[in-house]
Amino acid sequence: MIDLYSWATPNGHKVHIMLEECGLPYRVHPINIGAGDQFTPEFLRISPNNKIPAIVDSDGPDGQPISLFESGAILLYLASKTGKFLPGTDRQKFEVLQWLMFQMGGVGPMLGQAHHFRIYAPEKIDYAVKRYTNEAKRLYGVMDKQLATHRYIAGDEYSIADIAIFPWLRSWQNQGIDWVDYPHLKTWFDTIAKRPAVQRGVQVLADLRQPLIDDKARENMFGSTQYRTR
Ligand SMILES: N[C@@H](CCC(=O)N[C@@H](CS)C(=O)NCC(=O)O)C(=O)O
Repeated sequence: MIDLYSWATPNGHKVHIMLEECGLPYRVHPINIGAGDQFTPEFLRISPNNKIPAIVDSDGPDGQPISLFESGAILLYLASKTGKFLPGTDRQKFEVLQWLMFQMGGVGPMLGQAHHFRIYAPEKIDYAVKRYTNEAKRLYGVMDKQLATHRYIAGDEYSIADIAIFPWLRSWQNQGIDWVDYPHLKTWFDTIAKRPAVQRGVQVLADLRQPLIDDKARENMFGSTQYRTR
């Protein structure tokens, strides 16, 4: 059985979708990151970087339990466990890995900063808003160009790279994006959004999520609580 520690955010959604796509049984443990659940000693033992998502699989590679944090590592683990959504041949596998890394190193961090400076920052810093909105547009452009000639982001097959990217693009409005500029990416987005497992995945914990607007949530996410030594 897989224990999932998560919250209804883009990084959480990647793993929710993958678990649903693979049809793996799992038990959900909500980690309310606005309320500060990510700082409990129990959660930090599983996820030392105080971030969701994390999993504990009682049936790890050697039959022993394994605990994992970082959504990209979890997607790779689940792909390896099930043999799904990561091609077997080296050429295709590395195509997928390069787009997975593009998501983990670019799309996630940059769009996360776009959300931060466009929505959550207590002061509007024009330079930062422009910088991350432009970066969001640039990344959407890269994906649109790739999808002009490929069905999925890494080629002909749906893969963990698509699963990693999709949840971040659901918040396109918060990133200053107009879909008109990215027609190929929009077609891909609509195709992925229709998948039944994706629809189930984005519903996981959705009823518990609240906007990060109160002072306690802001303090937990962006204030001194983040920087306390633990
Ligand atoms: N690189 C990490 C990023 C995870 C991440 O940023 N998680 C956010 C929610 S989307 C979180 O848990 N934030 C809580 C915090 O920073 O205290 C991954 O992909 O798993």
